[in-house]
Amino acid sequence: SSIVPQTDLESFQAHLNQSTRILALLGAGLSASSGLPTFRGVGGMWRTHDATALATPQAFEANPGLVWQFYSYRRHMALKAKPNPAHYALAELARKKTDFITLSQNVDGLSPRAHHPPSQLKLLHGSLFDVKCSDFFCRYIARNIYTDPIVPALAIPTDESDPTTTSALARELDISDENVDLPEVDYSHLPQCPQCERGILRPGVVWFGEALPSSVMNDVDAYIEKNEKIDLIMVIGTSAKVYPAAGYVDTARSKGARVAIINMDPNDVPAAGLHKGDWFFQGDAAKIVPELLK
Ligand code: BJW
Repeated sequence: SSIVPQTDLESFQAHLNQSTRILALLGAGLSASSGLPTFRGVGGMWRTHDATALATPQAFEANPGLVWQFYSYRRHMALKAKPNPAHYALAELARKKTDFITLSQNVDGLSPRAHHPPSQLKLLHGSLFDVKCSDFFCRYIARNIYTDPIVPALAIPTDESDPTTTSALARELDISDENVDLPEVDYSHLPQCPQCERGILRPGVVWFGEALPSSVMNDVDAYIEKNEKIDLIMVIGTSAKVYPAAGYVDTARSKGARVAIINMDPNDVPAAGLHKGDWFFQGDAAKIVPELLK
């Protein structure tokens, strides 16, 4: 049986069938049921730190070891997680509709791992699996680095005193919990830039106050300019509060797009609110998206 109201499902699918120029804006809620925490609300704390406060150049400047431990933990968790049915359903839609592009704010690598066609996947906020030099004058960047841990000093500490298990995985400590001791990481043990041999590397993600990758922005701009009309934008698992990403909802709307929101929280609608002809599907994206795209 259906988990979304039948009339909404039918009207959405009728519109989707007629649509060719489609956008999806993805947020952390898409990966929630894969076990990865979101930023705002429950799970948005890492130890005593607000996750969005660690995602800043200032935090990295002040304490690169701590920020790297946060990202090292997230890389590790993302590698352990699996894409869920929504990631696969979106990848499948991209193969059927070649004028569909996905604008993902997620850095977890789950859409690529669900084989989302790369040319139709725009990673607005970078990737946990890219690294770049933190030195302003060095342009070094490396992509698809899946080494975990990225350097030995960033390995997730394990509980060596636990006699109940011999598996290293099971002995891993949950360092997102503030009650678990976190060893300090010496600056000299952080990943070093192999190019300039001066700076340390940093995660290849977009922090607050930083520009989104220009190649990604250019692709998205080109798509928007090319299409006089956009048929549909699906806004999936995002609080839609971070710009410029959230602005694509209005951009699409200004080109005639109908808006379909898929979110657990009925209050998380984009700034402009719900318009006539929009859909709001409340619940877990991992369940709803596959049903909508069936
Ligand atoms: C479920 C669910 C389930 C749960 N199923 N749903 C205009 C106005 C005001 C401010 C600005 C503006 N323009 C720019 C700014 C400043 C700033 C900004 O937007 N601030 C706002 C917060 C006010 N923007 C920037 O700084 C951006 N840069 C920029 O503008 O640069 C300008 C510039 C130009 C030229 C030169 C220099 C500068 C950059 C923004 C970068 C954001 N980075 C982060 C971190 C990425 C790395 C990392 O992952 O650590 O991106 S912050 C964080 O927020 C992350 C996310 O991608 C992003 C969005 O969060 P998301 O995905 O929506 O997650 P949540 O937690 O907010 O929401 C989850 C949702 O899922 C909720 O709605 C739940 O209900 C739902 N949910 N479970 C379905 N199972």
